[in-house]
Amino acid sequence: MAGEKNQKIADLATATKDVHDKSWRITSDYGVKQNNTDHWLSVASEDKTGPMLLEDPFGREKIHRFDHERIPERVVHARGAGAHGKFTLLESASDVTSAGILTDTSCETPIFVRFSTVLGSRGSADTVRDVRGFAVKFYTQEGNWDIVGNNIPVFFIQDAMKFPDVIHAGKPEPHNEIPQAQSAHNNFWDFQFMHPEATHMFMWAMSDRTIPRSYRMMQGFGVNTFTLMNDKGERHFVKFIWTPELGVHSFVWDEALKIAGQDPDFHRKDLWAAIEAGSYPKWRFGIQVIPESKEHDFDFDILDATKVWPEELVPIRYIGQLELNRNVDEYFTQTEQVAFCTSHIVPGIGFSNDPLLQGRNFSYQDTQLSRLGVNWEELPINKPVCPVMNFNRDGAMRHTITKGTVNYWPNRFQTVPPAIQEEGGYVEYAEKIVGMKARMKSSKFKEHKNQAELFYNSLSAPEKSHVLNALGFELDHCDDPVVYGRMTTRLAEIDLELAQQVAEMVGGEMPQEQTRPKHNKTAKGLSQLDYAPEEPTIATRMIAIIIADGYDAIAYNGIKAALTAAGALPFTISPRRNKIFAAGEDKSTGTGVTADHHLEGMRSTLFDSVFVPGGAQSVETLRKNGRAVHWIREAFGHLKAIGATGEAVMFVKDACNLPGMEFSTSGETVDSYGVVTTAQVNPQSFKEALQMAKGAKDFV
Ligand code: HDD
Repeated sequence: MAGEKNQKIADLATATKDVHDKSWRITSDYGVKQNNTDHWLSVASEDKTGPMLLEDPFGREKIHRFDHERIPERVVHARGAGAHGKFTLLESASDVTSAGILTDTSCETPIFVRFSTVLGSRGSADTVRDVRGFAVKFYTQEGNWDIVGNNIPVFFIQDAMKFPDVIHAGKPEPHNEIPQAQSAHNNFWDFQFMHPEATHMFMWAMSDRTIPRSYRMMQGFGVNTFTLMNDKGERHFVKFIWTPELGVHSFVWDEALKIAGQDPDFHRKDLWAAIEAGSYPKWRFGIQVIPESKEHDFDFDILDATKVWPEELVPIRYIGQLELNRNVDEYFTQTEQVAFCTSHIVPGIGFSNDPLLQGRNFSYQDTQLSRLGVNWEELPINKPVCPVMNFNRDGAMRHTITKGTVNYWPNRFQTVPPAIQEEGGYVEYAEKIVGMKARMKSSKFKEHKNQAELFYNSLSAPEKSHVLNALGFELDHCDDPVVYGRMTTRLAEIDLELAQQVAEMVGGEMPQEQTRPKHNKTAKGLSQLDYAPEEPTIATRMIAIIIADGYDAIAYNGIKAALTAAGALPFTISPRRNKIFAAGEDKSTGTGVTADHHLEGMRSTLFDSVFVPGGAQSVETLRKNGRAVHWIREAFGHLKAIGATGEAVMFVKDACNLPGMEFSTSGETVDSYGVVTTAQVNPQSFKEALQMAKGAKDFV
């Protein structure tokens, strides 16, 4: 791939074969061209089918290879979607680190990102309520650096030794393997109660963060505390943050539930389609930095992964940008075989004594050994773009052929010595550690509720009500009264009103008092509303324009053009996926429009917004179509912006059927519910409503 700027893509090209190259002929794995791959060699004649011969090397090879196609799915984060892209540093952080990738603003670093859900199997649905993984591999000139993060800044547990417990409790229950990809079951909530340290995280898990509208519209967090070292030998603690340019947006729960059935690949497709369309998703890269001397200045331990560093105390410094701009050529060899390790760091970046991170550093390398084998870092997607040389040898599936007579260091030839620091050798920060050997942590690790309350206090009213409904849903799915009954007592430590509402909904103890004094503080950056883009945008939003024969072509073409100009993706939906003709258009000579989908093929849930142009005959047809009415009603119920012109105004009004809603068939009305109706098409108001409705989610 001559001229390819992305060094990793160029590197991958050397391992890539194109199936569409017409010169290929089918061969066996050992290179012999095959003449017939449809019929197993057998003893047969025209009038008699005889036994198949074990002798057939091609038949056996084909079946053997098929039998072994699968590798173990990831024990967590099994379902995911990945893409290539680049990282650009916009501002040098040389005051705090010597890492080339965080100091050299002239270089663009190739990256691969894999998003995932945590609990479900590889084939589970995308839109389930779950934490999302956000793992980034930077192919830097100094080696691979992985930030293996989530879309929530905190974690359920403080110590890695508890990881098997939290995952066992969340995964399907052991006796019947139910439920798939759900936290709504007894064991998950039993674990949450038994571990007060999980309180902060489960509040996040019950918020809109766990039902993102798109991978492209969620934040990413390294979660753990890492360290940065600069040229002066100074060390800082650091947290890594990704913030999407499109803002942070979520589904409403009913949408997420329905899409899990209607389109289980919704997020995977959404990412794929945006990249194919050239609407490259972008994130700002931020760091929060605390000098080593200030480690103990906070009322929480900064090494505790169940805590955020509130922005008021530790501001985020945005220094870079991540862009995803290329889909994979093959899912298995890239998205499935990519393997991340928190232990992959480069000079200038280090670990902290965060007890969750330290355990993770052991776990990831270990899991790759069983998932991919000892030579997993030779796989094309995992291979660094910088030179790799050492005396690690052999093992299953070794690819590199290393010439020479020695395979150890030091050797009599003085060959392949370690690199000194000036040559880029990684030198650990010399940290003085004094302590007792004991299974314990600092006393600040024992406080678990303050930030759970801080998070809840910081949410907007609609977000709070979503937390209530999520808890109501989840605990309703627990059938053990012990499990759902006592959760309300935990919630009473956070917010009495919430606890009482949950108790009312799901049963269990009705708390009478706030059992932990509230601090009533709030912090910025915890509510999703804090991330509305400075310039509101509807780029990449999917808008369904519903028409039938006799539609108003001016309104249809007008809104379509306006939406396209704003970077949105209009789709035409009609009763049939065949040509639809406008009012006055002659069917024998007119061109008509070909609908992208028919009303039964899709659902309103799969679009961000719905628009119905006028046209007496079209609207009359839609009125009589129960599915069309359902589209409007459902979109309204999911708080989506709905637009209508001309005759469609009354159709929308009747479909939504809400008292007090203002409608206009003459002048323009933008109803407070986000419904825009007008006699003449005015795309601007509709665009504004669209931005509001899904961006702010003001209504419950
Ligand atoms: Fe983990 C995968 C994120 C704690 C052990 N983890 C995995 C992935 C992500 C995270 C995004 C998928 C990577 C990919 O796409 O291939 N994990 C986290 C975060 C954590 C966390 C943000 C808390 C801060 N994880 C954690 C602990 C342990 C693990 C405490 C074990 C002690 N995680 C694993 C694993 C996985 C994994 C078993 C499964 C597949 C893999 O590593 O490559 O080793």
